[in-house]
Amino acid sequence: MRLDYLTIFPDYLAPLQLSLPGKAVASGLLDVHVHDLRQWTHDRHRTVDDTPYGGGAGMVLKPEPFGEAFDDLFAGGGLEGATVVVTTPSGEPFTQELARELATRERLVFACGRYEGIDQRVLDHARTLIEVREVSIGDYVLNGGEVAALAITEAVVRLLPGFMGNAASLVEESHEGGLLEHPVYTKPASWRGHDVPPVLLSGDHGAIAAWRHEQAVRRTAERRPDLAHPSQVLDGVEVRLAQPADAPELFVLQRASWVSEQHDNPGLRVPALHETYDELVDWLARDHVLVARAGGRLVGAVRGSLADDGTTWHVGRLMVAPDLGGRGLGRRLLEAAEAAAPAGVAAYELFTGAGSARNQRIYKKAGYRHAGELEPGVVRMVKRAGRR
Ligand code: JFH
Repeated sequence: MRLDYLTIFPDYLAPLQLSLPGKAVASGLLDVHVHDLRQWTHDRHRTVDDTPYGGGAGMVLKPEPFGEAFDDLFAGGGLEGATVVVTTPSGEPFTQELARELATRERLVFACGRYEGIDQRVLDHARTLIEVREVSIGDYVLNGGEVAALAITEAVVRLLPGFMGNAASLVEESHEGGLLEHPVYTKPASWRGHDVPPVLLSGDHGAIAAWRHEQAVRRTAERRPDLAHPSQVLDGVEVRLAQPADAPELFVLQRASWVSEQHDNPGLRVPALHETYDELVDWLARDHVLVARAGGRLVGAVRGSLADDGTTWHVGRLMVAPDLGGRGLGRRLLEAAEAAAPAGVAAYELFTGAGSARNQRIYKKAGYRHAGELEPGVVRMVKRAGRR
């Protein structure tokens, strides 16, 4: 890959000759050219800037030096596989995805601005000849485009085939999608009173993977709420009595939660999926309904009601947000629903689809036993009360 840099501060790009890209240069993988923009000026003062049309503070890089620079750089042709990268605070966000895209190009030409930026016509003109990307490395303001160009260069170059035998980039693809990295530790196991989390010394690979995943989710929810909702971290779950104002969210959660039940029981009429909003509001007022919230979001619910015999506590509508399944939330809600049974209750009962193997396993673990079918395809499960 050939890399060109147009800058009025070529010294700023000196790291390119030494650091990681430096090694790639030495190996012939990269062909790096840093150009002083002033070589394309013709006046005594080698002027590169002028005052902005329309007024305002600061100076703007004038178009002519860039224009002549492009003329020279592209004189030999080869515009096809080339991209001009203009670093600017108003560019599209630089991401790993864009890094991967740029890594496929044969040539990148970085136009580094200073002052208030580059005359827009430089980019408009370049676009008539070649691909131009205006790119921002983040929502903060640097003094010029050089540091941004270095950051982009480093992210792109490490993806090139043959760079430091880059197995690292392949490993990266298999990482937890959309989550930040878990923390990492090395020896010694105890350092200045801080211990490596014991699970990492356990040799239990399943437990280690689970711990790392949990840490990644926790970090992401805390630091990047745009990537993971705070509800993904379940240690702040509140279970409390439902309020009338919970009804709209509960209705949506119910529709989302029973889709898998329908899938596991094809042909069965799943009542929770056919219930109207008004019916839900009715039982919300009448029955003992508990809702679970995490990070402000409704993530689960359960409904308890006394059966006609007066001694059986019916547990129904046990639901957990589909993205939070398998994390013990259903078990917690089930226990809370049982605990809410009035005195004198002799047994708990619940109904579930005959095809819902996972649910039945959970209920069995919680002490429920099969007690026949309510109707074809719907099993009844019961548990003796008063063992708590
Ligand atoms: C650059 C600079 C523009 C104008 C409100 C916010 C910005 C200072 C060239 C990239 C990222 C840069 C970056 C890239 C190139 C240049 C300084 C430009 C303004 C108005 C002020 C000149 C900055 N991601 N951050 N910074 N500057 N203001």
